Amino acid sequence: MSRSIFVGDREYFPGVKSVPFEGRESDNPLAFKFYDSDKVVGDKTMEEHLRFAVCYWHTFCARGSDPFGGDTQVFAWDEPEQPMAAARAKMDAAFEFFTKLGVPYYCFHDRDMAPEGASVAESEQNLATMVELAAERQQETGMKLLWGTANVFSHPRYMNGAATNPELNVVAHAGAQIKAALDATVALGGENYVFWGGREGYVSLFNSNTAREQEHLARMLQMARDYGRSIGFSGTFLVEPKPMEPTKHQYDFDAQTVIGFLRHHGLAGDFKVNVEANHATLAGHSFAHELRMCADAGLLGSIDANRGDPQNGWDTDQFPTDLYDAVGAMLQVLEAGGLGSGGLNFDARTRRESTDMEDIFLGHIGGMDTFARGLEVAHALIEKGGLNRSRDARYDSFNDGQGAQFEAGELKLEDLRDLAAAVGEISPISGKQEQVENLINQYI
Ligand code: XUL
Ligand code: CO
Repeated sequence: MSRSIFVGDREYFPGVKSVPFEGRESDNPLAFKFYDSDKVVGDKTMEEHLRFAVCYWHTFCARGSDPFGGDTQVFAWDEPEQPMAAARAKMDAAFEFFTKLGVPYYCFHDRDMAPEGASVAESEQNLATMVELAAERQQETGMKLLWGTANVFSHPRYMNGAATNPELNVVAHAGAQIKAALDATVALGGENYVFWGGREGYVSLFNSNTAREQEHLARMLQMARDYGRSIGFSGTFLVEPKPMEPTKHQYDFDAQTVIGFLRHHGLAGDFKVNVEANHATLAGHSFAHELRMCADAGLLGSIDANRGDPQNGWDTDQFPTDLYDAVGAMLQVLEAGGLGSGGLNFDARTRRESTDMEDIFLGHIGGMDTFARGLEVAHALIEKGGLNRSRDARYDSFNDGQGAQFEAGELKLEDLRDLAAAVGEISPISGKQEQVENLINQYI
């Protein structure tokens, strides 16, 4: 892919010209050790398998603040005083970063890209103006949009929820934002559209009609689907589960909850799941578990790649560097047949204490290398290690005879009784978990 050095009038990352692949012997921190975009793994290149995306919000909007202290990170693109001028500068910086890093995709919320105006119409106009510039930048650089979304959780009007707000007028504002964000996503050729229900949950059962709120959430998703399809959106709608934070309980708690919700409301044909690693661990699951549940349901849509910290209970959104986790994730992705129109979006931010501009590159380089290695190890485990063959062999007794009849629903409970009586006591077959775990480490 041809990539321009930087776009716009000003270079925001002069210290980095591009990020080359140099291999694991390299001591250059600003080079890839494992991610070699054109390297073929199985039937696809690394770039095609991994479909990396940079997120606009953490990377260009978050400035290191936490609940106990203000911004620590100073960005030159925030210098213009006028909000729209600052939005243009931020977009130049963003496209410069994307192209220098060498990712094919990016993701954004409406409010990351364009400031909120004094009215619905002004907000729509601001976004439309920035979308025009983004379309030009995509044209110049070859960048593509993995997904767009609406931020219907930050503004104080959404403190009681967006689609699940008890007041119709707030629900209407959420609808207006989702409509404009869908327009923007379609205008930029977005391959997916995401719903993360940040405040779509409750803080107190005493003041919430949870049944009504969940119906309202389904209604909003149906309206968005119908509008999206009516304006030519042919991509995938995605719901991103998270169990809590900022609400005490979020209705999209985890993958299995979302899968049940989508099926119950007739949405599963248009919607899939966007699994975030840190949201999985917040729900008490592993990243791989969430991916597996989606793959089993045929609803694995896309991934927000990051990690939490085992010592913290919250959403730390760190860059993913845990190879064991990445292998576990890529095993699920490969077995599901790939990510389809989804990708690996780094919903991750550098630490509050990481204040050099190059740190943003270093975080992404680490994440990309981790998943590139994870891909290679997972591929080898399946192809050479026979990992899935040994798992599948455990179920051989269902492949024919009465096992196949059981799976087909052709046996009755009485038939199971007669089979048990005929075979007598059985000697259990070892699950061989230790052998499988040793195999994983052998390939890592
Ligand atoms: C928040 C989160 C969001 C979504 C998009 O935890 O993950 O950034 O990915 O709204
Ligand atoms: Co996310």
